[in-house]
Amino acid sequence: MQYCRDLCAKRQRCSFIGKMMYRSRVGMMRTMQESISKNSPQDFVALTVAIKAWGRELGFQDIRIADAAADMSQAEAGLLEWLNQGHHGQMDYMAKHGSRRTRPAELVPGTLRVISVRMNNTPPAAKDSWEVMQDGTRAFISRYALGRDYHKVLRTRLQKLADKIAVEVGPFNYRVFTDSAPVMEVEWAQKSGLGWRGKHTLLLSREAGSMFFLGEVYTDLPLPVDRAVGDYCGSCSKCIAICPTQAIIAPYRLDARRCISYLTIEHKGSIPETLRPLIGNRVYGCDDCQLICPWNKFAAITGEDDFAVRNGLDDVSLVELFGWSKEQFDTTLAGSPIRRIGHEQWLRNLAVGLGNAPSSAAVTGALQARRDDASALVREHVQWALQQHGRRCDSPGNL
Ligand code: B12
Ligand code: SF4
Repeated sequence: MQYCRDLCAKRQRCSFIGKMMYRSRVGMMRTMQESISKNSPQDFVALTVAIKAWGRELGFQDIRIADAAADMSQAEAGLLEWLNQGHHGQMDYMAKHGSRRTRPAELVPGTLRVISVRMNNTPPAAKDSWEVMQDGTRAFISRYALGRDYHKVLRTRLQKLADKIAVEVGPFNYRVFTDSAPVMEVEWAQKSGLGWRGKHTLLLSREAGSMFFLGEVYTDLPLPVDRAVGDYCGSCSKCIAICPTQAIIAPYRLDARRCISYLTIEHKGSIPETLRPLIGNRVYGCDDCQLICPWNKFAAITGEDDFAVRNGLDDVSLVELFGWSKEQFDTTLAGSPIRRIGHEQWLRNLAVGLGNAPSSAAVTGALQARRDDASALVREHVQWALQQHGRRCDSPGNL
């Protein structure tokens, strides 16, 4: 309470000049007396219009606002159930932070609103995903990861948005997030009306499908809130049916331990053998449940140069990537999200891909060359991969 009073007093003092600039920019005609009466609902309506316009200028395709005190009891129950079932696997960070994940004011005291944004991530001129996945000699890398790491891109833009707001209203209490904080991003985006939750658990928008990143600004500004939109999935369940590992165990319920995105990015150590053949050539992330979704015919190509394909990663052979030294991995993938998994996990994933590739001298040669790799994890996956080729050569169909 004291905090809120201090904040209000501070705003009254600091933001008058900024407020005047803001008024002239949004073209509002007010008397001096009116402009001193701060924090009126009209002020916040105009500020919201301005925030949305700045957000678009900064490269976000949509910006919406939710009430931070909205009912999150269902989300809390869903999260707890998910954790109790162990569906988070090794992602211990999902179990930390308790109710701070669902209650913004417990994470950032004084938070009244959640501003959610989305930014398209489909890179221009990338090789068709299905074509890459159908060619077992190529490596499929999730389309969002072909360019620069999005965390930095989104956080920088969100900070710029917050800076713009501060110029107009004076210092205000806020924090920006994307992905890595205890924030239920899809849930907030859904509440704000950015879209609805698909059965694959991701946010879908009628204008953009699901191929975008989400980010948020938690703020103490009492901005007017937007309305949630309806659910447009209907009876479609293509995302559930196509999942190669059947990780979507029921609509809106994902067992991350089976999800290829989890297995190739978040999971440390050995990949369960039963799942390896189902992973195919997906070596970093997975897009199947999104690619099959009819709403993704509306997915727009990103305008961000940062997300453009780097180093030909959209269409590259497994053998070539498997030949990279640690130095090559570190240098070539500087700035890429892939670098975060490290060379050892990268080789582990590629070994699985090579185990699933059509048998050839190039494939078995590449695997043989890493048979004595310094990493026990890599050696174990190479061994498995070589066995797959041994098995395939022995099978009657190959005689
Ligand atoms: C952990 C995580 C993962 C995990 C788990 C995913 C998951 N669905 O939980 C893994 C590693 C598998 C993953 C994969 C991917 N992720 Co991810 N991930 C996250 C993260 C960090 C947290 C998500 C979360 O809170 N999960 C916890 C579970 C409980 O939440 P939930 O599945 O949404 O469950 C809700 C309901 O489904 C329901 N529920 C769940 N279980 C149950 C059980 C019962 C009984 C009931 C009643 C209800 C219920 O209640 C829950 C709460 O509302 C968010 C960023 C963030 N901070 O929010 C990004 C995020 C969701 N991921 C994102 C992306 C892009 C992906 C991938 C597409 C990446 C890729 N191409 O490989 C895949 C997609 C896989 C998929 N189908 O979800 C984007 C999604 C953007 C969008 N359009 O929605 C986010 C928002 C990151 C970002 N900032 O852009 N991710
Ligand atoms: S990302 Fe792939 S493995 Fe994970 S739920 Fe979607 S289709 Fe299944």
